[in-house]
Amino acid sequence: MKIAFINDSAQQIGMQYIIPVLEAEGHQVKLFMDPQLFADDIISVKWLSRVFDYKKKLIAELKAYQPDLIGISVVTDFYQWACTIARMVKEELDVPIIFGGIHPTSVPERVIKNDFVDMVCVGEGEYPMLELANSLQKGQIDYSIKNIWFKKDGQVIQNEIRPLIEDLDSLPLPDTDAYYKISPHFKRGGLYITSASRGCQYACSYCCHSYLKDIYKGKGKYLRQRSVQNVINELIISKKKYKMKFIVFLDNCFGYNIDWLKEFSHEYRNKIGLRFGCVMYPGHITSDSVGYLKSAGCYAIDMGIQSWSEEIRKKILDRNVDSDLMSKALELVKKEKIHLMTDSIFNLPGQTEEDIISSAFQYTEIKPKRIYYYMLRYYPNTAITRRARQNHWLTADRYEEILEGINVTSFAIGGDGVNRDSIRFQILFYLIDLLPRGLSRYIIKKKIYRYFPVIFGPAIIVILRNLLAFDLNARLLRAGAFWRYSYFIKKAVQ
Ligand code: B12
Ligand code: SF4
Repeated sequence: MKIAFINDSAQQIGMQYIIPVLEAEGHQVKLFMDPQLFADDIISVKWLSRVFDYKKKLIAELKAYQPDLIGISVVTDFYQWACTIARMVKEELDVPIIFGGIHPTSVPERVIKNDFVDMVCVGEGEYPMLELANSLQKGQIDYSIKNIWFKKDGQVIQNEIRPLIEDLDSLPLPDTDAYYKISPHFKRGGLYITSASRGCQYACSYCCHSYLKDIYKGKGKYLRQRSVQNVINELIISKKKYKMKFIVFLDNCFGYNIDWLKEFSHEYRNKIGLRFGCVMYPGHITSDSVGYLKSAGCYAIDMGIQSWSEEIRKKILDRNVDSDLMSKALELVKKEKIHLMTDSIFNLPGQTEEDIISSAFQYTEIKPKRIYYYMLRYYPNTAITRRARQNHWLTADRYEEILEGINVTSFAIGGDGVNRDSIRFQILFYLIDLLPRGLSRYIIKKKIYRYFPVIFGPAIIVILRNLLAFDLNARLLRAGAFWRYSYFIKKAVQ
């Protein structure tokens, strides 16, 4: 069976798992990508995106491949993009299309209504996709495949969710080749991404786990970890194959299990030895865990702070972590001279200028290497989105748009309720990690940020910030953009 997956411009860990499962059973799989030039997270220029639109080329590539089944992995930001592509495919090819990923998982009842969507995968996709391909190959669709919603005789068949994959080591190792073959930007500067776990212990209100945990209730252990050996095997093989320089672990909370981390530290240092970065939850940072990370060669830790207001954190964000603990965690990371990056969310319900300024003071004292400042994004079916609707923080129209992925403002720069003040705060936070402490304190105390010019939109600020910064993250981001644009602009004009 010939299967085609259509991808947006981001590397998707889920796809890297689905592809080898299908290939192991003899299916032929090919990944197709839309580079989304001038229509990505930061750069969105309508007329240029039309000039460099790749979709027609993509459809031509698909026609040449002649797939028997097409899958599209969909995040809410790119749901409308996925709909456009699927509509175009249906005009040219008579092939069944299945949508999977977090957006269809969050609102399957809406996604399945589209006439260009034949099936929707809810939740983990490896075995549902395999069973679907096997059944199509036999010439008879099995309409009872768990996790998949089908259409039959004008009715929607909503199959139940199967148990979660308990043993992640039982899966084939993730396939990076599929991505590296189609665009040089995935290899940017020797970056390699992977993940050692699935799920999360927590359920913060703005995060997908606040919803996924509900649909997976009674379906097995939610938070699962690969064995150290399995992760190290993947990295040994990949290190031989690619010119890897830096690894990023994109687990929701890397190293939450201290025994695992201890073993990982030893094995990674001896067998891999490359610099790496990871995402950590403040509650998992102890002198032991930071020590193991440091001795493994950890270069950067990205930590979610979100808000320094305990009340907002606990009541709005459902993050039950104390401010003292967060401060200690940040200090521990800095003490080990690990590159500290923090994530904060603004434009939160109930957030006042006072809260934001108290965050600014905290960051001025802690001075992380980079402070990432995001505006709150409401994603379908997360706890905060449901609450926002109930409490009328969102209008009915805006809520509807959110569920349909319409008028999505860029992740890095936009969000609901962005105004001139929030842009000024954004500039302030970007300055804190650049300026000396004394100057930041002065700007905050004298409220000079209130006079920051807002002549530049937030997109320009983010672009400038990333152009001027020299930390590894900014360099990787620049390399990724450079390779994606230069490679595909050349292809477009050929
Ligand atoms: C790692 C990660 C990234 C990485 C890698 C991207 C990726 N999708 O793998 C990077 C840094 C690139 C990234 C970027 C972004 N991310 Co991100 N990311 C994550 C994170 C933390 C883990 C994803 C992961 O690896 N999961 C493990 C794999 C195995 O699960 P999975 O991806 O869900 O895939 C399984 C199923 O969904 C299904 N499936 C997936 N696709 C398909 C397709 C078909 C056809 C089928 C049948 C099944 C299927 O099968 C897969 C295997 O079981 C999630 C949170 C989370 N835990 O899910 C956020 C998350 C996916 N990201 C999010 C966001 C907002 C983004 C960005 C828009 C942010 C930005 N602009 O920078 C971009 C979008 C990029 C993109 N197009 O995916 C949101 C999406 C919310 C939403 N409703 O859309 C999430 C859910 C976090 C959150 N806020 O809750 N992200
Ligand atoms: S700790 Fe991180 S991954 Fe886990 S629920 Fe909260 S935001 Fe999501």
